Amino acid sequence: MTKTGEVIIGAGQSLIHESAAKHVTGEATYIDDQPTYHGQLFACVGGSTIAHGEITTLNLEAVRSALGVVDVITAQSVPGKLDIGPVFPGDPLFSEGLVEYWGQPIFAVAAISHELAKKAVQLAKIDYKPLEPVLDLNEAINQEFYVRPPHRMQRGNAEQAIDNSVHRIQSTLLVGGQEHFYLEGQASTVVPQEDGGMLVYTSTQNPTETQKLVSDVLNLPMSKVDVVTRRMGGGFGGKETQAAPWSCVAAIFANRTRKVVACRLSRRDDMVMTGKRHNFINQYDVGFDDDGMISGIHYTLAGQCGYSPDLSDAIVDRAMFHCDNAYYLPHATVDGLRCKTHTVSNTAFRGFGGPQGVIAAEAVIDEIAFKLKKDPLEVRKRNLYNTIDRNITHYHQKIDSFSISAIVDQLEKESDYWSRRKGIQEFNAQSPILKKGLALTPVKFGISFTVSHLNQAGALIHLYTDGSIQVNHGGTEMGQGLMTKVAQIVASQFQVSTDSIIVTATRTDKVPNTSPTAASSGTDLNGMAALNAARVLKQRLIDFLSEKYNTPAEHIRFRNGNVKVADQTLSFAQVTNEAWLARVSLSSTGFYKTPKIHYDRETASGNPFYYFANGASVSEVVVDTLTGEYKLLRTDIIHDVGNSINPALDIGQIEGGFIQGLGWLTCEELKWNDEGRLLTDGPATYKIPAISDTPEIFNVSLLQNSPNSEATVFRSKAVGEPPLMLAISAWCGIRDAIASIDGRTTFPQLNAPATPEEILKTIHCDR
Ligand code: MTE
Ligand code: QUE
Ligand code: MOS
Repeated sequence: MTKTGEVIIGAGQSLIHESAAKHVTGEATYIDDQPTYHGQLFACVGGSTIAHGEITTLNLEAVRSALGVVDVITAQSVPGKLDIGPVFPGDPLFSEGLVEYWGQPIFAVAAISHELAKKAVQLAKIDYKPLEPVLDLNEAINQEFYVRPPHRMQRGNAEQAIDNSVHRIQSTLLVGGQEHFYLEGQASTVVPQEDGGMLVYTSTQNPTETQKLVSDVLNLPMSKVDVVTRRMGGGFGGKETQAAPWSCVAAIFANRTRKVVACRLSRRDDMVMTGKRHNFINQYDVGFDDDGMISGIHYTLAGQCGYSPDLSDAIVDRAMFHCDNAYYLPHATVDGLRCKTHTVSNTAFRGFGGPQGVIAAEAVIDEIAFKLKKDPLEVRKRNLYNTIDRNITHYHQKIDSFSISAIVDQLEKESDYWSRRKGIQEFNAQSPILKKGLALTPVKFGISFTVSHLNQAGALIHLYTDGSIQVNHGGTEMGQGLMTKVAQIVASQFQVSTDSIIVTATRTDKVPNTSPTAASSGTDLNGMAALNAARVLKQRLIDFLSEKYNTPAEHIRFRNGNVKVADQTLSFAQVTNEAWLARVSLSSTGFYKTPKIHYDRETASGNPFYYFANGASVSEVVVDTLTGEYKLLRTDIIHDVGNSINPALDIGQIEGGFIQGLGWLTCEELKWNDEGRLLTDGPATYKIPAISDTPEIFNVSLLQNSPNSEATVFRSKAVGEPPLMLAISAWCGIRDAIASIDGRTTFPQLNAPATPEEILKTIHCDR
């Protein structure tokens, strides 16, 4: 409310997610919920049954003659480009003879039903000449087997600083990968159009790239391919590049048969044939003083990329950008390795390599504190960045604004850190089997695509003569609430209710050449593009009203769904109708590009990030040292979202991100057999967190009065990915509990994920 009692509509309100009711009633349509067309076909993809080798015979006779089969395709059936690598080549849609991972697509079948297509795929007879596979990350590191060349970031002289330090630690941390486990799997339906065109409905975070790749494989201009995405049932990075192949498969069949073709992966195929979060081996060599202050550090961060580059160059870069987390590294050398293995190509996953870097930083701090017999919180606070003299990152970006110190101080107080620490020590002293642990960890996450050209967005707004508003933009909805936030942003411009605004499905024919909805920047980019379009239209309305009613522009006010022009009040519908009668254009595009960012990868220096999103969490755990089981007793989080556009959605993102991070670091474990076949290929063998894994006490709050120091939309901050890393406090808490077993004499070499098995291994090694 303003001083005059008028309601201000828009940003800052906890509006319900635009589809919330439809999500829970089942009315929200996902790709596979669309009505089927007459004569529609269903595709299923057949994959390799070895990890590495040459195909010697490919006999698809029985597949072709199977019941219900209409068409079968292989690499030879692709009319245009076979390679659909998103950034670098290396991803053939189908194997041309060389097979590089277990499950790699070799052929596809289109049949009259999904079940018959699946059955037919089983009938393929394929012989291989096997080649030696590299399946293990360590082996790839030792053989220097890479998908892309190594890259280094450097500031100062780390080797010298480490040599001159009082203390030194050299250690290795293994960090596991993660399956996306979106509830809706990969799915595309392609509808052939006139003149050879294709209309692609697909669950993708990246409609423009799907458009580009479908046009490439079919040899069509991009202008003849339209891609439509209303929503995803979760994406989490797994639908950034790896949604496209299934659209390409369906499009090739649609092109050959001129029928509508759907390609929806079964859960098992989805888990086997699509990439995951990169697992990492992080080595560090760190020098520090008696207070635990880091003087120099050398990291080698090795990510397992799988058989092809996909987005791995940028992902390992992001790990390298985040191995400082919130800590100043006076002298640092960071080497990043993009290791090749004969496994599925790993891809974007919430945090995009950042989490694998952040956890390395927290492992370093824990180990320093252990060695000096200090509380890790003390060492953490000592090493934090400040904005005065400890304010330059190892990629030479200056940190101008840093809310972490305030967040950590507030959290330390509000969570009663020190009295709970004392209580835990007392508990552990009298509890031989159950041991408690506590940890407070910060998160600093750089916001922007580190590849500069992706930091742009477009929007398109139509005002109709009844006052209703249609908005379209380049971002996609995957559950995060982007459409709701954009509607709020547009509503705030015109001061109309969000009920009169509809944000329509993302379409490449409405807003072209879009970036993937990724890097948490969906609202920053598309919200600003929509705001810019709305500003243009609002100015047109003001100019028109000013002239028509002979009123200075300053006397025109948009309020409560009305427009006050001097002492008259017109409804918004009246205004748009009058403007139309006067032949004022009521449609506008809007565009936005992030200012200030520039990064030179050659010299590994610049400002890759527009700003940082910050937060911190404290977790208390209890570990059963006989079974390795654990429980999260309490987690407190304070997270900085700047001026929140929608606090309810932001808190939802923080809670969801934390739990997804908790899954990554505790219960989710990927296992392959010695032949490179994924064993954890379904929910029976791959355990994602359940509601019962939520901490018993879970206090989540937003940092108050902290507008973004940069001019983002409403001074908000991105929220999608950063909270995932808040779960690192739970992992550190488990380590803390294990350390207390022998009164902190053996450092727990705990890796991630800290499954009960891993915890027991850690407890029993060297004791
Ligand atoms: N939240 C939900 N519910 N579902 C998702 O798939 N993806 C995450 C995050 N939050 C995701 C989510 C990832 S990986 C990113 S990059 C951001 O949302 C993308 O959306 P935004 O940029 O609009 O925040
Ligand atoms: C964070 C991200 C992405 C990123 C960089 C980030 C991302 C992404 C790309 C990318 C890089 C090069 C390309 C391209 C995409 O970079 O999601 O098409 O040519 O796709 O810091 O999330
Ligand atoms: Mo998110 S991993 O940037 O899609």
